[in-house]
Amino acid sequence: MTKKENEKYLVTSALPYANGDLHIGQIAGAYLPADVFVRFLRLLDKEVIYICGTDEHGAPISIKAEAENRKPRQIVDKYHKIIEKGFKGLGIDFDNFSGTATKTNTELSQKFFLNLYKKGYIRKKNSKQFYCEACGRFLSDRYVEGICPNCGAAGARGDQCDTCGTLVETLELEEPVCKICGSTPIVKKTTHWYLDLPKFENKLKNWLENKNYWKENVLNFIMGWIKQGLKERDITRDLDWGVPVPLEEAKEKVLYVWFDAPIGYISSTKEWAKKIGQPEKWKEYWQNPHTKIIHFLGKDNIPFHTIIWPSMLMEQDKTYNLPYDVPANEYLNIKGEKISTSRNLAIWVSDYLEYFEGEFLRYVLSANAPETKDSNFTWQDFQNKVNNDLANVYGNLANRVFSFAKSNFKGLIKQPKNFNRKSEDVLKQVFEIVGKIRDSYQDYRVRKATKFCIDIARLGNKYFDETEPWKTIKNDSALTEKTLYICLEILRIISIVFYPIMPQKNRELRSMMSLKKEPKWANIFSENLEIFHISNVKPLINKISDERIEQQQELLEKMYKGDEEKMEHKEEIPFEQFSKLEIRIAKVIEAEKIEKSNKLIKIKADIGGEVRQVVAGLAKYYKPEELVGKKVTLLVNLEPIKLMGEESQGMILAGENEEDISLLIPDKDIEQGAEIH
Ligand code: B3M
Ligand code: ZN
Repeated sequence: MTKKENEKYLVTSALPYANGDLHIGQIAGAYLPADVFVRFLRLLDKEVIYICGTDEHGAPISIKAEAENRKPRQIVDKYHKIIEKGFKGLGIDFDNFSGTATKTNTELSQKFFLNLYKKGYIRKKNSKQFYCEACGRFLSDRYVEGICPNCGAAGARGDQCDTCGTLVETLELEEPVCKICGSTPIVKKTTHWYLDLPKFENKLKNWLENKNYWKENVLNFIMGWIKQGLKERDITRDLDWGVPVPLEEAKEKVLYVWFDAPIGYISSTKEWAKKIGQPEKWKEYWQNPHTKIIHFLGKDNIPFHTIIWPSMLMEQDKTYNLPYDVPANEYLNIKGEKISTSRNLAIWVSDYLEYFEGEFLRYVLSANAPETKDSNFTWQDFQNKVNNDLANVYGNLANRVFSFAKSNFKGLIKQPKNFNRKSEDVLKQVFEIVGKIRDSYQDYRVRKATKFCIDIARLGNKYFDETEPWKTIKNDSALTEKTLYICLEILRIISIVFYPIMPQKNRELRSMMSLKKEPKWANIFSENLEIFHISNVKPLINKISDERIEQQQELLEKMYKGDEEKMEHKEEIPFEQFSKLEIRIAKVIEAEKIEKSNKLIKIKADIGGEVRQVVAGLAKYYKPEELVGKKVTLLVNLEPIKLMGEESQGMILAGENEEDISLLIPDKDIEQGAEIH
């Protein structure tokens, strides 16, 4: 096969809204599969860039800003950082991570709008919309919820139903309620601009015609959609946060967030090109037809990427590449239930990273990827997979081979002159699996690829058991060295094929084998090492104890029941109620870490004759012994709550930013018990 001229890949993951932390469902659906695919392409030496950023406009951000009583910009900045940190912790490695509220994206979105407008694909319509009289505003998208007219599920939003994935006509929502105040909205006239999707119907059908290589779940979805007949779609909103509509008569309105969001992929690519000092290079990805654009996302984003986005791209002043593939995934459930951020049934990435290594989650979500149907996450399964597959099979193979090589051959294993039948057999089996792994990655079947990688390690263990090097070493050192060489070959191959899923661990594995080169697929067959040098051996995988898993199960239960909010005393107190707070100077007399928690310290504090027990989330910022003797400020008239089984009778006041927490401490020495006004 000849390599196609300049074949390039642009891989994207759906832009997460900058309105909260990421949860593991998003990782499983849109980010990990893309990161694995990109790493796989790099193993094959393909030219690829991986582009993402936060989605920073629209109702999701405005609603959060209202809830946190901040400006949308502050919300965006705050969560952009949190999200980016989460990706880092999981080894999800973008070439550029931008955001949609940049100047570049605003301008490009306005340009996209005007091009479509001039060509007659956008038109103004008087329409009706839900209006909340109590709040005095139009309720677009996410500001209204109700029962989905398509599937009957509750909790469908004004633009989309997460349960069945259809784009909802807002006015068709049954039993609508205003999300801000809960009242029933009325229907009122307004004016909006609509993207004339019916005009694209034939072009879309033509374009989709040769997409038979797309995933079945995606194709089914689109076909269902097109069968229903495309409808015009409003692409402007009455909000004050977003890209201004570039028309004199629509000055007060902004673009619908789903209009400027996918354009963010282009803007982020432009930003990348600038950063690497080749500002025109983005065009090679968006305009050169040799580039394949692949959008990874969760199934709720399918219609936007396969209908609306291609339509927007088709009628610009320049030719843009349309998506080459849209490998969408189904949902990851938790304990058999749909992840729900509003009900707090979610596992948040930053929380996860406080307790476990990012790579473990990569493995478990890969082994359990929701590729063709919804899959399920439980902590029990997480522990099983880490302990059984990773520790007992993969880690174990490395450990036993390395320690045997160290203790019997000083860590130096030479290539044998010839292989015997048994070793040829095992290598043949390994190469067969390698082929299957490659096909699996190519078809976005990470789940299968993961299983095959462990299968190779299993073969390695079986070979080690059957060849019994601990026996042969007694009288046949050459034969034993042969055995070990084969085992090391197997580990070397694993370190390449397993690399996309667990880059960090496989790098460690390679470094213990002194493999200096970047892992490349072609090297699987050609490296032909004369000698393996084993050094700096450390256990690759540490098992996860039952206690640590029980702790997570407990935390999840608590969060789900809403205890988490109580735990952090997050309710906001209006200013006029401040005088009702009883805050006193308290002297810390005892402090100890709560063993089961990374965050919590149990404190006994004297508030002037009375001793209060308080559980505070300070463990990451203060050592218990540092606290003893300090005079702190304590909010004392809170209803006691239980945290990790310990009663907390108050709240210590502290200032906090993203990195640190500082206790509020009196400036002069003042008696404990003194009240603060
Ligand atoms: N922010 C929806 C989501 O986070 C949306 C994706 C945009 S991709 C251009 O599910
Ligand atoms: Zn309202």
